[in-house]
Parts: sequence; C-alpha cells; structure tokens
Amino acid sequence: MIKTACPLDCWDACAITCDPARPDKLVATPGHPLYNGALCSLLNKQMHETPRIETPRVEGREVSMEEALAATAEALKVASPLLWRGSGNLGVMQEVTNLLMEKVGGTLTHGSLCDGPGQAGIREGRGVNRLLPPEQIAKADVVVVWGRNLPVTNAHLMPFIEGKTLVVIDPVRTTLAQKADLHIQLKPRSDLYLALLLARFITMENTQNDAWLEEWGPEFDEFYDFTRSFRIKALLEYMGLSLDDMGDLLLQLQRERVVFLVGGGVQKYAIGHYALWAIDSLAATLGLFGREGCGVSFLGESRQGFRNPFAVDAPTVPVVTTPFERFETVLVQGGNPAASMPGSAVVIEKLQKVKNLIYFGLYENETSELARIVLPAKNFLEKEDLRLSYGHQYVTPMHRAVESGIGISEYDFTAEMFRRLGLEGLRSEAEYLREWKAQCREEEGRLLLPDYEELPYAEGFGPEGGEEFLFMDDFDDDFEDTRRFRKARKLKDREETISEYWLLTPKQNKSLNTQFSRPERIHLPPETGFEEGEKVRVSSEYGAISLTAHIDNRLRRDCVLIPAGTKGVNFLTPPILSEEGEGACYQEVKVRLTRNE
Ligand SMILES: Nc1nc2c(c(=O)[nH]1)N[C@H]1C(S)=C(S)[C@@H](COP(=O)(O)OP(=O)(O)OC[C@H]3O[C@@H](n4cnc5c(=O)[nH]c(N)nc54)[C@H](O)[C@@H]3O)O[C@H]1N2
Ligand SMILES: Nc1nc2c(c(=O)[nH]1)N[C@H]1C(S)=C(S)[C@@H](COP(=O)(O)OP(=O)(O)OC[C@H]3O[C@@H](n4cnc5c(=O)[nH]c(N)nc54)[C@H](O)[C@@H]3O)O[C@H]1N2
Ligand code: SF4
Ligand SMILES: [Mo]
Repeated sequence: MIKTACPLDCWDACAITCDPARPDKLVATPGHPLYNGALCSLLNKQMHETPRIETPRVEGREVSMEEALAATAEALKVASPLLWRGSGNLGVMQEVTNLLMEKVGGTLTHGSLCDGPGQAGIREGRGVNRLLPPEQIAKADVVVVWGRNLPVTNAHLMPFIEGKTLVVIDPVRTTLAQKADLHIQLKPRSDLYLALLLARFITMENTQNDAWLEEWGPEFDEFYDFTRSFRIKALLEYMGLSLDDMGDLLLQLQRERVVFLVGGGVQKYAIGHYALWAIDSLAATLGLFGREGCGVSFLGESRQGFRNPFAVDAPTVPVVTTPFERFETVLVQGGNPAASMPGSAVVIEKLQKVKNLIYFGLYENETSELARIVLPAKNFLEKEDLRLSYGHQYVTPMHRAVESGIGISEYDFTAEMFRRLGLEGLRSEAEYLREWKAQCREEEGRLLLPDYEELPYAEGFGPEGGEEFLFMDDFDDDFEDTRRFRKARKLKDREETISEYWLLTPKQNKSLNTQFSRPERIHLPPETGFEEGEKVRVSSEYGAISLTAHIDNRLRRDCVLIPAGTKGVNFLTPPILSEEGEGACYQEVKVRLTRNE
C-alpha cells in the first residue's frame, strides 16, 4: 500500500492510500486526525474517466518525448520566456520549474486567479494570514458560513460543524442554506456593508468585546465612527435585507463561540479585499481572534513559514492580465488560461500571438488546442511530491504508486532542460523534498505546517505576533457609482424590470475548475421567463455565449449562475485586476439574457 495525497486544488487535501494493483480505487488513509471516510467522486470517478494526453505533439503532429523535449529546449532559448503556472496540481514539486526559469532569464507571474483580493484584505487587518485549524471550528457554538459552499468544495469539514447553530450568508439558497438555522440571502457584492452594519449594531447594543479591544484593537472608536458614516436604511435596502434579518443575525453573533468560514464567493470583485477586511473588523469587534472555538477561516497561506527552495529572483507579470503577446515563448504548466482566466476573448487573442506556446498538462483543453508544443505530464500517482493545504495544517508526503510510460514529471522535465541547455546547479529531487519536509513541524509522526498555531493570533497580529489589529477605516467603490444609495431606494421599482443580472460563478461538484466534466448550462431564477432546456444567449460588455437554461428557484431574482468550469463562462468576465491583491474579479460584471432563435 502506497501513501499519498490528493493533488487537486481543494480545501480538504485528503490523505490517500493506493493499492498499486487498483489505482482506480483509492481510499482515504485510515487514522488521519481530520478526514476519514470516503474520497470524493472527482478523484475516484471523474479523474479516471477523463482521457489523458498520452503522446507529445509538435505543430499538431504526434512525436516522441525526445523530439518534443528537443523542440521545447530550442523554444526556451529566446529572450525571457514566460512560465504561466496554474493550480492543476498543488504538490510543491510543481514549482521546481522556477529554477529553470531563473537560469534561462525567464519571467514568472504574480497575483492570483483565486484568493488574491481576500488575502490582501486579511493582511490589511491582521498583517498575516494564519489558517484556523478545523479543531477550533469543532469547538464553536455558532458557525457562520459566509460565501463558501462547504458540501461542494470542502465536504470533509461537514462533520466538524454538525450539531452547531448554522448561519449561511449566500445569495444562493444552497443545500447548506436550506439546512441552516438562518439563511441571509443578501445581494451579491454587498458583504462588506453587511459586516460594517453588524459591527455598528453590536456597538450600539454595547456588546462589543471591550477587554479584547483594549488589548488588541485600540483604534476601535475610529472604526465605529466609520461604520456610522453609512445610512442604515439605505444600506438595508441596498443589500435586500430587513431589520429583522439583522436582529436574527445579531442574536447568533452575540453567543460565546463563533466562527466565520469565509470562502471565495465574497471576494471575486474589484473591492474583494474590503469584504475580508470588513468581516475581520466585525470579528475583531466581537473579539473572536485568539479565543478557543472562535475565529475567521479563509484559504490559508500554506507556504508561509517555509524557506522555499524554489523561490527565485525573476521578473514577473500579473497572472490575471498576463501580457502573453509580449513573449515569444510561453510555457503553460498545470493550467488552462484560455478558459480559466477572466476575459477569454482577450486571453485567447493574446495566446494566439505567441510563437511558441507550450502546454504541459494532463488533459486536452482550450489551451492545449492553441499550443505549438504539447507535453503530457505524469499524474500524481506516478511521481514523488509533498502536499500542503490551505484548509488544514497537515502536510502529506506523496509517493509514487504506479509506473507508467506516459508523460514526464515536472522534476524530470526541469532536469532534461538543464541538461539540454547546459545549465548547472539543479539538486536531486530527493534533496528538495527532504528540504521541504525538514522544515515541517512533527507531532506524533505527522508533519504539520511550520507556521501552524493551535490558537492563531492568541499572541497578537503581524508576522511575529504582538501587533494590534488594524480596523477598516476607508472605502471607495466606483462600480456602483456615487448614486449607489439613491439607486438603492429605487430598487423596488427597478426589480419589476430587471434587464441586467449579477453573474454568480461558483464551483460545482463534477469539475475541479476546468478539469473533468464541463457543463454547458446557465441557472436562471423562474422570474426570467425562460423555460427549462431553452437556449439562452448570455452577454456582458466583455463577450457573449450561448447556454442551455436550467430553472433554479434557489436564486434571487436579480442573479444568474454559471458554474466555474462551464465552457465559455469567462468570455463574460472582466479581464481586470482587483484594487488590492492583484486578483481576478469574476463577478464584477452584470449580464443580459436574450432568446436564442
Ligand atoms: N468563471 C470562473 N473562473 C474561474 C474561477 C471561478 O470561480 N469562476 N475560479 C478561479 C480559481 S479559484 C482558480 S484556482 C483557477 C484555476 O485555473 P487553472 O489553474 O488554470 O486550473 P484548471 O483550469 O483546472 O487547469 C488545470 C490543468 O492542470 C493540468 N494538470 C493537472 N495535474 C497536473 C500535473 O500534475 N502536472 C501538470 N503539468 N499539469 C497538470 C490539467 O491538464 C488541467 O487541465 O480558475 C479560476 N477561474
Ligand atoms: N468540487 C469542487 N471543489 C472545489 C473546486 C471546484 O472547482 N470543484 N475548486 C477549488 C478551488 S480552486 C477553490 S478556490 C475553492 C473555493 O471554494 P469556495 O470558497 O466554496 O468558493 P465558490 O464555490 O467560488 O463560492 C462559494 C459560495 O459563495 C457564494 N457567493 C457568490 N457570490 C457571493 C457574494 O457576493 N457574497 C456571498 N456571501 N456569497 C457569494 C456562492 O453562491 C457559493 O455558494 O474550492 C475548491 N474546491
Ligand atoms: S475532497 Fe478534495 S482533496 Fe479530497 S479527494 Fe476530493 S478533491 Fe481531493
Ligand atoms: Mo482557487
């Protein structure tokens, strides 16, 4: 039996045991402190059913690996090639290709398609993003799931919230919302106002945590003044909520142990950092940091605290608005920018201008179709690696379980390029893995993130602890423009004739971003008047696509939903950077619907 971990970009980072004779029947490693029981169907069904790229290609012609590597080495000889890495596999060895880029004078990317705005918002208040261990979540009385879709994206956390009072804040009446004690079905992109308003009410009722604030939040009074600069009635109307909703929420927030499980949903906007900063500021008002059974969970920074042997000094370009057209050679590794980046029309146009587009991955997709060179990768069962997690503190070594003639691993690819280009200084794969492991903490034979704290922020904020929490103190939003609150008062009349809908684009259970099944439908609220199965043309100022209607009464009447991974969804989304965090803004857009004749 071989021990490894699931490589997919998922909160759970499940530890896995593989019987080399049955690699299609993986099981969760027994005795894991967190996650036992079943693995999800993405890993045990979708992955096995998705055909892999088996043969390398150059200019559409199937070639030997030798020939493809020779063509790649040649293409890397240009001035400053670009490496664009996605998150198809979260093992640390994916990053070994940085060493190659450093040697050939290449360019890397910075920023994030995923959690950039949220991370930036957390850093504003806390200085550093420490993950909230699931063990603390298990001790809470009240769990507020705020823009995270636990049963779909983070299913192994479900047992940890069982038996607790459950509050869900989500514009969609998700399956979790249907089970919740309280569901706040707010308007998209309004979480920051909700957080500020709640902090204000808590202070008006004098239920803020004075003892905590005295020690860690000396600027609280200024924050309270800031929350008072918004008009209550206008805000409530804007969010689509009532004073009763506020009362119900306050009742839960004022209980002893409260955790917020915040997800990607709240921050896929230009102002996404404000959402996390405001939610953190609300948590600080209640003194939720550093207390047992309390805290705010978001995607944790798993590499924090490591001395990364693959960190290099190379120029970078933004990953969200990558200027592909400026590079003669682009190596895409473990990603599908032609479909996963926002603003597909612009992205594809830029990718088409690249002379040597090299795709290094497992499956055919929109990017492999455009590539001049296609290099099949080895899958996670065929290589050595180490898996960190953004959802929990455990680190899992990944061991080779299967020998296969298909593809090449990222380490072997790098070693081949070093050899062919006459470069020096690459150490052995085992040495790098040892270096990562040696930095982990070890408890009862298990590896933990070096930076892990059982009770994060108990000793204060900032990278070294000891610093104060910094409250949100300003705000600026031009998307909704300055008429924001006047418009809000007119919302009721506007609702009769909605012509533009908020686009929600959350994850779904049959795909992992653009890997595996790719649905082709749009979820519509019944009020749109479309019928199930009807063809709908969906357009935004960035592009248009046609999808099949699925009537979904879990939606607000001002929202439509197209899951991430849906073919073409990102033709609708804006190729812009968030105000902070160099992140993507998939939901900073409204769409129109027309009948497709
Ligand atoms: N509309 C919309 N778009 C989104 C999002 C959204 O919510 N809505 N979410 C965004 C988010 S959060 C993320 S993280 C990004 C993800 O976007 P990307 O990082 O581009 O990920 P994928 O599109 O899933 O593509 C992953 C590819 O990696 C390859 N791969 C898998 N394993 C390996 C391996 O071991 N080695 C190599 N070399 N390749 C491998 C597979 O061939 C697969 O096609 O998408 C973003 N795009
Ligand atoms: N099955 C599956 N699991 C995955 C992935 C996958 O593709 N498939 N992708 C992985 C990746 S890369 C990531 S980053 C994580 C992300 O995991 P999650 O954080 O759960 O992210 P999402 O599914 O994007 O959004 C979660 C929820 O936010 C809600 N939402 C949308 N807009 C708003 C808003 O304005 N306010 C509020 N309060 N809620 C809003 C959506 O309705 C949805 O229910 O999941 C990972 N896990
Ligand atoms: S739940 Fe997530 S980590 Fe676990 S097997 Fe499924 S995709 Fe992998
Ligand atoms: Mo992500």
